[in-house]
Amino acid sequence: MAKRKLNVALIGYSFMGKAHSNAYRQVARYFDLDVEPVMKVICGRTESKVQAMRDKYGWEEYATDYRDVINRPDIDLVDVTVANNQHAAIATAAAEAGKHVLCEKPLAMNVAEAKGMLAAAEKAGIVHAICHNYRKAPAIALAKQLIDEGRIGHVYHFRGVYLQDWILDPSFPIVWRLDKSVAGSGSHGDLAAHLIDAARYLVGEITGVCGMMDTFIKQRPLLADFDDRLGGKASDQMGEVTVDDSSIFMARFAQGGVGTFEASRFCAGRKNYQRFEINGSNGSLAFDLERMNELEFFDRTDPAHAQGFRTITATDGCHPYAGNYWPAAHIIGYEHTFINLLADLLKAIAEGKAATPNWVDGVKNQAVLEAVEKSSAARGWVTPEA
Ligand code: SOE
Repeated sequence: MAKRKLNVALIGYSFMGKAHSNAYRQVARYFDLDVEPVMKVICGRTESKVQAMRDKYGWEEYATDYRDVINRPDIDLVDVTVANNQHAAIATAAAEAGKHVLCEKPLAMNVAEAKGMLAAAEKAGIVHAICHNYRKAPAIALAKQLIDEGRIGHVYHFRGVYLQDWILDPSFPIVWRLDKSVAGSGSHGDLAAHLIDAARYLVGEITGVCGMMDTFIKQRPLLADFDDRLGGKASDQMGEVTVDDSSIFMARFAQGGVGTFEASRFCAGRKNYQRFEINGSNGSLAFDLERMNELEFFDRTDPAHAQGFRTITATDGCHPYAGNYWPAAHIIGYEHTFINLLADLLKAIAEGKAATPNWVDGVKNQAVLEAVEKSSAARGWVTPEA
């Protein structure tokens, strides 16, 4: 039987545009889905670039104005991968036009904006999703399964770090991720947002935070030309860095238990080091994104003489998502997290169900981000207001 086609419009063509394009191209090759995504139109403001990306990524058409795209009757799903300050306007307009919407993280610039997006999506009755792709790494989804099965018991600690080093060089220019008016925050919204999502997914809601944010290099060259690998060419003029370089906070969870979070792009040698450990009454789990196929598991109920951390290679058919790919231990990579997320989203759309994670998660995540910023300014504990 012919599958129902789902026409997709992608807004944005840089780093995330590339990751999402690859996922649309690949998803039906690995997952058996009831709907088939059609890469209809890619949209970006610079015609020469978006045209080149249409050809490179394999979209049917290109456009330079998102308004033309989201109002097209043939478009079913709008995917927003542009910079953070444009999420709310584009995603809200797409929802109001009755399109299902996938939006990159963080959902918005602040809680008020995020709530407005969610209200529009709920009013329109569309399927909304946020791209917290790491939830879809088999090892992290397996951690969730083990926690739900009670294998580590009651959780006492979540300890997460997300460390990178790509802005250590003071001559690195002010790309949009270093501009508060475009990004909303620095390492905080860029990296801590992922840790917050992991903590909410695996442990539960965060009820209080106490944070400390700092900017180490306050002036940098302005940007002359952006590339699609986070960086760009520096100009000879200097400008102010308006975002945090480091964000650290403590947290309390609704279910009891405490968390510590650290995000920075100033950690020499750490390239994409998202690592977290969860300690419970019966055991511990640990994940390291740079070894993303593996999950460390310590089980206190093992006989004492056989206890020790074991490494589960989460690539077997019995592990989440893994059965859609290769035989056991034939590992997958970063791009597969986007494919897995898309498979789940397409399934939700086909079944008319809510996607996970969605904009409710986006609002709650944003509330934690905002509470940490307030806490850092006030130097005290703050309750996230979602
Ligand atoms: C850059 O810091 C970046 O690409 C983030 O923007 C992503 O959200 C993260 O997944 C990897 O690092």
